[in-house]
Amino acid sequence: MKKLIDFDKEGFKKEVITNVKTLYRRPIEEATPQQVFQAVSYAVKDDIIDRWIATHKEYEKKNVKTVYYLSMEFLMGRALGNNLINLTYYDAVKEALDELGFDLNLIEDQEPDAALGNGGLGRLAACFLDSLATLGYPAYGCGIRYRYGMFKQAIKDGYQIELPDDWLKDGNPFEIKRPEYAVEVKFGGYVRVENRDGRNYFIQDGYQTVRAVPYDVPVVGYGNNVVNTLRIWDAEADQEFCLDSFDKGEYEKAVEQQNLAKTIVEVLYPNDNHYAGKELRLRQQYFFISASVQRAILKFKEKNSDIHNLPDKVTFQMNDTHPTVAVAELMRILMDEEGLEWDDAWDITTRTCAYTNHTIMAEALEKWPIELFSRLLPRIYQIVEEINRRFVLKIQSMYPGNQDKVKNMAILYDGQVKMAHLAIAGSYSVNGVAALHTKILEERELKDFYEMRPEQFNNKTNGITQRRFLLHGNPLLASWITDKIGDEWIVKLSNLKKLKVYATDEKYQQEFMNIKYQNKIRLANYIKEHNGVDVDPRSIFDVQVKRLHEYKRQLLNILHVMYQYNELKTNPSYDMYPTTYIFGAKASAGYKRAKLIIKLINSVADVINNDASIKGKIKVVFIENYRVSNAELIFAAADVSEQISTASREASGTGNMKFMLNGAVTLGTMDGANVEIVEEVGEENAVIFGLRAEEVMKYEREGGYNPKDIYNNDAAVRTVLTQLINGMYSSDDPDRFRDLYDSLINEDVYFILKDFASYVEAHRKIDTLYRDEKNWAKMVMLNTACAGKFSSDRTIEEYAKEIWNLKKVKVTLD
Ligand code: OAK
Repeated sequence: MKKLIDFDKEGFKKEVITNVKTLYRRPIEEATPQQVFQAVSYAVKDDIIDRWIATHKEYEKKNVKTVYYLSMEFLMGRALGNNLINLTYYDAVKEALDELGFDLNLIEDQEPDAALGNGGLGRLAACFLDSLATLGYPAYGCGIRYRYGMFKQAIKDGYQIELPDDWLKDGNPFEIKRPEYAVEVKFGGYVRVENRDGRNYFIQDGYQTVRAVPYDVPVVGYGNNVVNTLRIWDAEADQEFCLDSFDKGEYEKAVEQQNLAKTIVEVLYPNDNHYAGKELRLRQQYFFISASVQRAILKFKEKNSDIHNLPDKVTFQMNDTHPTVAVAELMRILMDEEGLEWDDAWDITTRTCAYTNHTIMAEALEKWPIELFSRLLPRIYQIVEEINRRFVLKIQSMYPGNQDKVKNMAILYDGQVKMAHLAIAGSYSVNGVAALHTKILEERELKDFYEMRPEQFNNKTNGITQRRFLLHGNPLLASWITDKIGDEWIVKLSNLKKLKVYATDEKYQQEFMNIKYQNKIRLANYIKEHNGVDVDPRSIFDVQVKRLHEYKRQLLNILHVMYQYNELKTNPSYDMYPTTYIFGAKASAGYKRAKLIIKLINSVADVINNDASIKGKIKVVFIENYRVSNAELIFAAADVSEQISTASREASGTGNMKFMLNGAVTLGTMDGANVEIVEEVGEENAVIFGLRAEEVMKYEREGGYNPKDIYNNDAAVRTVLTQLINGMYSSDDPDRFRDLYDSLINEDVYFILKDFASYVEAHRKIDTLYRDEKNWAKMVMLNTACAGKFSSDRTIEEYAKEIWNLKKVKVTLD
């Protein structure tokens, strides 16, 4: 890796030693690995700080336009390794620590993942921050400093157990508390009108207040001295007010406010693609949005005198509908605090806000009961009412007499506030996250909105950062690539196409496959250590890691494993290449069926892994506590990438891209970004199966299909389904999996049985392809070579040019 930033090794070592001494009153020889991690991190932070200051000086000097990426989730993972990578002296620090007698890998393992997110949406936000800094675009990530992040998953008797993620217990060496930027956020109370100089002012009274205190986390760009900021908000009780209330004897109110502050940021809701409608969640949303928008306006006003220029200097990008109260909060500030009239404020707001949709799953749509919304946010609700009134008038003038349009598009309807409608009405841009997804939004999900304002809609296919998911996660492959084509791919992933010429050369094929083999050994060791299961690195590593959700169809995967096992046991001529099926998935704590699927996977693993008669042909492994840090090991080691969602349901997927980049073959449906992966790599270098999105949607329009037909006509399917209820995998409780059986037989909403035969066929194809070593090597190498499009750098360039209108900034150090 090229060293773009100077590194003073001896100075660094001294600093680490000093840090251990001053932080822990210990000589370095006696320091624990956690203490060394802290000491190293503080030394690295020292280097980051100068660049952080220089970056913001430059931004201020140029009075640049800034994007505020508003997101309830930032799934950052670990910071130390990534910061070292982007400072371009990872290897040098590794050496320095070696000399001090420590292994950087082990030191990195001391750091808890910053798991302030659930899955795809949160990890995308983290990749975007990395790309924004690397490309030199002025940006803030704005979110919540959850006291507890995504729960830790343990598996007990095959069941998922959730444990609290106390990620801050040893302190977070990279964050900086910024009490000087604290702001007040108001909840509840009522609104009164005061007329001053002939103008009505709306004043919220009798409210509860929370102090929002920001913590800043540096986001280091790759080798360019740029350091952007992830600003996460903590909540504190307003001390002054509380003391005052105690004095006045308003003891209860003071205690209430203390509790409110504490609970607001307590925990991340662990729902992926699912809306739970909890009051506390709406509080969280308004809390971080009000704080972020207030701060952004204050910052804008430091350099700009006319608030009308806000859209030239600021974009609020809303990561799904969760931050949508930003539309109304900005209106509130512009009218109630800046004194603008409605039309002026609306014009500014709708040129400042933009919205990204991340799902079409109906159960993910946020619809707040008006009763709750108006009670918690009385002034905001008034504003939403007025936005809705005007929006409905607009609909009626465009479609006179068409009540259906009003019903489908209104923001307030049926006693609910529809956040997606508010987001669209208040934004100048609405984007989907893969070509197919955007098409479905335009043609079906948001059809009415698209017809009303087609120019508002656009696609931005997701991406991932190669710095974390190749350079850091797969050092062997990274250095092999650099050896072949130089290291510019680190900031220009399209360069990978230069690898194509190596894909047909036997010598390079061997090198590439040897690296894959090393990575498989690394994962096998991890599995041995964490699961106690021996897996053979020469077997096919067939991997499905992602959140557990019915639409992602982990159930289809495990049913196929059961089928294969049956074949092995009953069909003497059945021949299969030894395969290790690797799963990793967290289920939302309240999602019963998802948790039952985890139990099923573990039960199948128990039976199959302990059946000596199949001679280890199949192994099933469920990796506990799947998260960003172990994901890096997993992607690097995969041969086959399972991307098997029901077509039309997965908006994009980003795991699919990480596997591809690391040289795995996609076994998938034509869904989300899989479609574009196949477009890039060629159909012959992926294995595609199942219904197409069009077909799924046609069935759905026509009321579904009849899974019993398949049950009746396909003996293999019948056998597998029967094994769900005959105790084969649940001898202590044969009815344990009946819910899964019933769901498949009666409705099969996700077309699992419908796609089953085609999936079996796809696996046969993988088996055949894998045996042809040369062709397989060529396929996986082409997957890596064609992954260039899926860098989040490409995605961010598109956002910056087509939505945000940002300019790049160069930062130099004095
Ligand atoms: C989570 C909560 C609510 C709504 C959507 C999500 C979410 O994570 N969606 C996922 O976003 C990813 C990033 O765009 C996509 O790649 C996934 O397909 C999508 O499920």
